[in-house]
Amino acid sequence: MKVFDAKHIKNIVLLGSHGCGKTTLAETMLFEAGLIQRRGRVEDKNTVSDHHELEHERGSSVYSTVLHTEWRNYKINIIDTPGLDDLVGETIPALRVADTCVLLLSAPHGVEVGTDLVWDHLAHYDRPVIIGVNQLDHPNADFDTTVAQAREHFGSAVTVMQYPVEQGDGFHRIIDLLKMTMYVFKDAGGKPEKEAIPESERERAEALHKELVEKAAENDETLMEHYFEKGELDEDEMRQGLKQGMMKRSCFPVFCLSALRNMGSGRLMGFIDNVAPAALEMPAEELADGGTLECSADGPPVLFTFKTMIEPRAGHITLFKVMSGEVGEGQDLVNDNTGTTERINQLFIVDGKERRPVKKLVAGDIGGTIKLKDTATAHTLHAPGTSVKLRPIAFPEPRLRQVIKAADQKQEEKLHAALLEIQKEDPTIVLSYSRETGQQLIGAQGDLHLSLLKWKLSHHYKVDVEFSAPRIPYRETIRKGAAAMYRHKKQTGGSGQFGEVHLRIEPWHEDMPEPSGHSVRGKEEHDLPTGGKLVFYNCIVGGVIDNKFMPSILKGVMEKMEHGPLTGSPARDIRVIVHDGKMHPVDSNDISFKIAGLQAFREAFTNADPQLLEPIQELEVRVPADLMGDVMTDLQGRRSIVMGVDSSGRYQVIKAHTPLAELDRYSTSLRSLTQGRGTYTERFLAYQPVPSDLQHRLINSHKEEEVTA
Ligand SMILES: Nc1nc2c(ncn2[C@@H]2O[C@H](COP(=O)(O)OP(=O)(O)OP(=O)(O)O)[C@@H](O)[C@H]2O)c(=O)[nH]1
Ligand SMILES: [Mg+2]
Repeated sequence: MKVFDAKHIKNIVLLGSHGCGKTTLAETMLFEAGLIQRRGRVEDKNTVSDHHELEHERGSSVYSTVLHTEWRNYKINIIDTPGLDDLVGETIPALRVADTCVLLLSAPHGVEVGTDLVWDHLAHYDRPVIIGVNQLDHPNADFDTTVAQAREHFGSAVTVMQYPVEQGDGFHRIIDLLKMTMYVFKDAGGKPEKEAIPESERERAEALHKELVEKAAENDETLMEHYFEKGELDEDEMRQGLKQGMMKRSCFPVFCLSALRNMGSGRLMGFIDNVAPAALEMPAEELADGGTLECSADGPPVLFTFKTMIEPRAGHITLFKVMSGEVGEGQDLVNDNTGTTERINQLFIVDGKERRPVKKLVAGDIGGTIKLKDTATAHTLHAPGTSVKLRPIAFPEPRLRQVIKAADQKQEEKLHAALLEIQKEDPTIVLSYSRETGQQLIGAQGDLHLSLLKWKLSHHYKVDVEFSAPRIPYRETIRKGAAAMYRHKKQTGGSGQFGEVHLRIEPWHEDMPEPSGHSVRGKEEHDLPTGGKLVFYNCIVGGVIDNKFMPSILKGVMEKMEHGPLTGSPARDIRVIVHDGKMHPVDSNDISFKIAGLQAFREAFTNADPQLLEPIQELEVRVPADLMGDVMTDLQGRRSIVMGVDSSGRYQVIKAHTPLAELDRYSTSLRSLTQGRGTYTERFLAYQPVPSDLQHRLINSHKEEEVTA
């Protein structure tokens, strides 16, 4: 296997909406370069990328897949990504290690929802962008509209490098505005003939060429001078200017493609070779400690892991980018995230499911190894005795949370182990356990993401699961004061129990005055684990209850507050004043007073106008302006209070306060309301009283649950 030096390695990531042709283009790039003898098709389940069983089943990409092609002495590492937004956990690490993004647009559909969503992620990475308008052979292909939409969505940096002479079934000629030549493809595609630009296209080609020259010149003073002097730039000068424009993200060159007919991929690869930056030319990587790391072949060996795959036979496969120096087979490196020394037992490059052994990899290159002991995605490995750690990968927060349970309870442990494994492969699967509701929660990017998780669990780990809506963490409190007394008496022979507690409870709030009409002997303030306060007063006079029993009374009160009287939800913000009681010289003990305290509190609570509180979330819902009305109506139907609307570009951002109970699967509804264009973020804001009719319903359903439990 040939080893390329860092100057001749280009790393690209293929991005774009679902079905725009990324996997087909990757296949064509390998075929055009002669790395495969036959071009597979996604429908035939025989492409190099999309090699997983699940991808064959779905007919589209589920995982990001690394492949490579070699074009004119350059190695181009390609990372093909899934276009479905739920699978963004695959796209983001690829974005992180690629140097140039190739954003594919589908000529019949233009800029799609998926394109906008991936563009939002891309914008966080400041990477140079090449735009490929693919599927120009499609009967509904419309190059000009697609380019116009790209300008509207991505700005004036969108720069036409080529345009098709015809589109649809007859598509076979491309005018190249840098080389000012026309490429003519045979039906089978592949290497085109070069012909002069026909007279009929001359005027348009000249005008677009002029725009391109100016775009190139504007990035460099010397070039600008040359342009003013000569009124023209030669090809090398244009390449130089375009490269600078790409690095500054002021130029997104647009290429023409039909990946399916193998038309245009060679020219695209040539441009990637000659103009797209090599890893060496990219800005230094930011380190976790704020420092930077240059990508240099002479630097110390530093690897950054961006993908973990678990395969039945090979076990853990780790893919990484060499961020500096070089790595060889058998080398020991230290994982800066775990401190573990890892031996690079095997070293290989990847082409889909193929692993091709190599002896070494140099700075800028992408490769893999297996069976690392304690290394996960987004870890940094470096030479012993040094310390370097790259910034972690920012994975998106879950958009959907569900309870996950094994269909067969006996498999719960197996399920947990399987989920820990799957999380290593997919960090956007987030496990959490709600101590309060005792539920295992799974966070995911959407319904599709959950259904793929279910597939993996059943096919790879032989565990069937069920998802359900998480319980809402309600809270209970009181709106007025109430008093109660409770006598616990059990004196039926043997050791008896006796305890009588008189207490008063009141709603607690900050800075409230000490209780009047009682002499305070003791006061304890407790921040409750589930939020809010309990303030407990010992106002016993005359020793009617021995001080040693106060902690038991408190224990009883706290136990009842943990599972409140209304719906079993934690109670909060209450003060309890124990002001009287009775003891029995023999039968009074801790348990008696715990029970008396608990029951007296329960009784007082019921008479204190108890109130259920529900969690309110602060939402920011980002929707296209034309769909705001529907989204607003839907939000109002979810008991939301709209706090305001801001505009951000072509979107409106609605700020709303919405009960969590109204948000189960909201991301799914929002997507269907907005054809996938709407996104939202939520965070816990505060607890607020539940409307009385809902309170009644919740109390009744809790009672029913207790009866059936
Ligand atoms: N007509 C036409 N069809 C194409 C072209 N490129 C891809 N297709 C078809 O479009 C469909 C989707 O192609 P893929 O390569 O799977 O698209 P993708 O972008 O990888 O899709 P995801 O993996 O879901 O993100 C397949 O049926 C391809 O055969 C093209 O240039 N012209
Ligand atoms: Mg694909």
